[in-house]
Amino acid sequence: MKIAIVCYPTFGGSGVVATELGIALAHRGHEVHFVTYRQPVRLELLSNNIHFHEVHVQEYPLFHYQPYELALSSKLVDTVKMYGIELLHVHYAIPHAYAGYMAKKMLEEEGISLPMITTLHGTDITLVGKHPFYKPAVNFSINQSDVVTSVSQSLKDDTLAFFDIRKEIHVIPNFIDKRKYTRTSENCQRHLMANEDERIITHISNFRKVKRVQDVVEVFYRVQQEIPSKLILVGEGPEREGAEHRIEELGITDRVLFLGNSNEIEHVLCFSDLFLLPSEKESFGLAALEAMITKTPVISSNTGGIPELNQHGVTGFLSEVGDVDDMVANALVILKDDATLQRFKEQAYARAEQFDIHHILPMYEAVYEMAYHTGARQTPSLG
Ligand code: GMT
Repeated sequence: MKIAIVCYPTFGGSGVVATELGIALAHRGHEVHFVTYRQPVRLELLSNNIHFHEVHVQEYPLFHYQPYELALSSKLVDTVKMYGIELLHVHYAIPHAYAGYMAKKMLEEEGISLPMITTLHGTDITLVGKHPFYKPAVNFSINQSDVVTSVSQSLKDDTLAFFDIRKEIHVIPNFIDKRKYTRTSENCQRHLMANEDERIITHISNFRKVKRVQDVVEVFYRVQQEIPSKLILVGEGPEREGAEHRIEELGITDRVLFLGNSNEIEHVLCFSDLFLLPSEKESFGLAALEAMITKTPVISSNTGGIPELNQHGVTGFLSEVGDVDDMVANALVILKDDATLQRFKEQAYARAEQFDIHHILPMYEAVYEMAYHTGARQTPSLG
């Protein structure tokens, strides 16, 4: 199939999922065209069946806001016509589903049918999308999609609660490609980060308020009082500065390493002993899944789609949002001795394997078929 994928090209989870999906589809023989404003960060290699089309927005003094949706829908129309695209998959509803719908309508005028799949990722529903400024347009474009998918049952429930949706929403969880995680504890150069007797605790996010980075710092501060540890923080965002101040205030700057945005996620996770994800809201928690496939157990909040991934007492622990005391106690349980840590590591890995791409890709292919040949309305099931 010739598939156009629209996504955010940045470090966010939705862009990562879209990019990894596109790469996997190309390996399966599909022709994939990414249409976005910059080459997606994880899209390193273009090939004869992976193409990238850049959306340009012309600066014009009259425009206070540059009309990205207009440029995107025009680019989609051109790309579909030029390459004979058969299907459009947009990731993150705002504004991609809206621009996709416009492209679909323009093409319809020319007798070209373009089935559209919209994948809901999280904040497009739970934070931004339900804001009254956007809600009618988001509601409309979800309903106009031929097939709608969400990355967790929790996000599906939220979408049905916040919007007036007349479409079936198919849950297709996020995934990892375990073949890409090849490092082992022997070859990941752990000694560069910590001493033998220290545990390594990691947090990866876009440092937005919803991630509760302050809880990461508080949990770490109290854990390292009991067990010698280092904290590695990966990512950039508005909450980073506050976290830096707090770390200085607590006098633990020598125990914390900020790595900024990184394409070396696998390397960082390879030497990690524990992953912290205390988010306020999280539709799935792809970063936790990436941690788990590198045998890193997860201490997380019990919110959104996280409990669909992180199993309490098995792959890590779940605590109520903001319950730092409970997170510290749970972290200490996992880190207290090597045998317990090893058990959690193996259990985290076993759970993550259930989300390997070879289980999930067929689910996307099934909904593509569904959109292409409208009719069947069954949700494909995992495994
Ligand atoms: O919040 C982020 O980490 C970025 C955001 C995005 O849209 O890129 O992530 C959302 O989509 C990811 C991929 O489906 C999910 O794994 C994240 O849980 C979700 N973030 C939130 O719901 C806050």
